[in-house]
Amino acid sequence: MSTTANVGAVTVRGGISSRPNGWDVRHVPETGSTNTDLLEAAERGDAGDRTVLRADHQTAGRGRLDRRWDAPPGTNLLVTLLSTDAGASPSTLMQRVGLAAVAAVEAAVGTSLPDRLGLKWPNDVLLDDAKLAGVLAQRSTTTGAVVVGIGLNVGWAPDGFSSLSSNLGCDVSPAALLDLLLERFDDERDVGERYRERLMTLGRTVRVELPGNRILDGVARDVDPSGRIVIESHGERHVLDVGDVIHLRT
Ligand code: BT5
Repeated sequence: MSTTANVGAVTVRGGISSRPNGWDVRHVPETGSTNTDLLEAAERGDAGDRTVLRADHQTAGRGRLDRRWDAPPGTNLLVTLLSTDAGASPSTLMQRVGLAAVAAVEAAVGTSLPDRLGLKWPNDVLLDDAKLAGVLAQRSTTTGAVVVGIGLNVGWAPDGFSSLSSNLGCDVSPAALLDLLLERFDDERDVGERYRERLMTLGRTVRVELPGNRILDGVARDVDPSGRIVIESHGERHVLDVGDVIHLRT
């Protein structure tokens, strides 16, 4: 069925397919940012719980702290999931998306890759020690709805980063990878436990770049139930909810 979907600033003519597990997946060829569009659509009442927006290209893809997320048209998975569940925490949703991405990649490749593929706190997906995917959550100040966007390098990565095609020789399409990711998002096993299992940061010597140009060097000891990381540095424990982590070689 062909439908007209009004998504953010763009109106597209295209298919809206409902999937068995209740996702309403929408697709646009190009937009500024799928996070911005889906947040706005939710605020207008044009998108409900478990709406998903995927774009082939973003002209203003967003990273955290107003950084940019880049990908040439048609190369990578660029997608945002909407949750209007009042009880859902952004931190848990981000963990679920990161874990679902890891599981989707393993399904696409056909093997588990525990030593090569995992998560870096808070929510980067790493492949061969370089970023494969980044996750960005935003909450609507008016409705409380949460969007979680993920950019995953399928066929292209900037210099120094990983992609499925170059690191694994995997030629899955972004749309097929999204299907795998959505199938795995609803894994009901304990999220915190699964997150810690795949968190490559735990036990590592790290440098954390904190707001205000502060730096903390130490060992990542734990992640608390709120998703905050516990760093031990010079005998003191620091519990952090924001920061950029660099895994240092030991
Ligand atoms: C993130 O930010 O990692 C979150 C990225 C979220 C992107 C998705 S795409 C769909 C949805 N819609 C959006 O508008 N955003 C989300 P951060 O940790 O701040 O990382 C950003 C940094 O990663 C940039 O400053 C670059 O250094 C680097 N970067 C940019 N593009 C990249 C890519 N394709 N692969 C790896 N690193 C990249």
